[in-house]
Amino acid sequence: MDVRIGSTLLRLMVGDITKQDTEAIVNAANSSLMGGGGVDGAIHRAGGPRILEECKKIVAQIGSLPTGRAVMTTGGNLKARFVIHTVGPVWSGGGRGEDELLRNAYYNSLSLAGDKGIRSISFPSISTGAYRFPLERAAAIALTTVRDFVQEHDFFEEIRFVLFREDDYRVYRQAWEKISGED
Ligand code: AR6
Repeated sequence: MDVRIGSTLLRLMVGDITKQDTEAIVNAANSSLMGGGGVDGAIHRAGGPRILEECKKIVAQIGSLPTGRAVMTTGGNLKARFVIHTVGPVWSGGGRGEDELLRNAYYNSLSLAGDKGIRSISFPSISTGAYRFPLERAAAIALTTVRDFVQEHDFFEEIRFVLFREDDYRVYRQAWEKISGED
């Protein structure tokens, strides 16, 4: 599904984020930045060892990455030139600031990409796998954050949500319809 928000194309699709040709892709990492399972594992496998080398340098400089923050490395062997690593919150019932932390993960990824002059970026569904954030709630936060960001900054040509499963895509699509219907 493609929609236009000002000069930015917002695309929701089913696919594998490691195959995307946007300038940057976003990794749903953990604070250690040392790789893991899920989309994190897939990105490190497809991108090769240079990504981990750069992650190690970042950790040596700033320590572990706090939840909601974002840093950038090369894309290594990926089509994307850059990987933006962010850390979404672990869901623990909703009373520990999870919504705001998830919003921060999207917002800070977009903001960092913008600072680096990146014009196209792909996101996975951050926190909705191993971190168990409820999907519908996460989709609404992800899409509202992106929509609000794009309404304030017009430098992105394209922002993609690359959903790994058809069911996740359907939930994101419905969330978008609900959000855009409220305008
Ligand atoms: N392309 C797009 N989406 C994918 C791909 C892929 N290749 N592979 C999985 N997904 P998760 P989290 C989807 O668990 O919940 C890691 O071990 C997946 O179906 O990857 O933020 C990290 O190191 C799900 O919808 O990330 C952390 O420790 C979404 O990506 C922890 O998991 C996110 O699931 C982070 O957990």
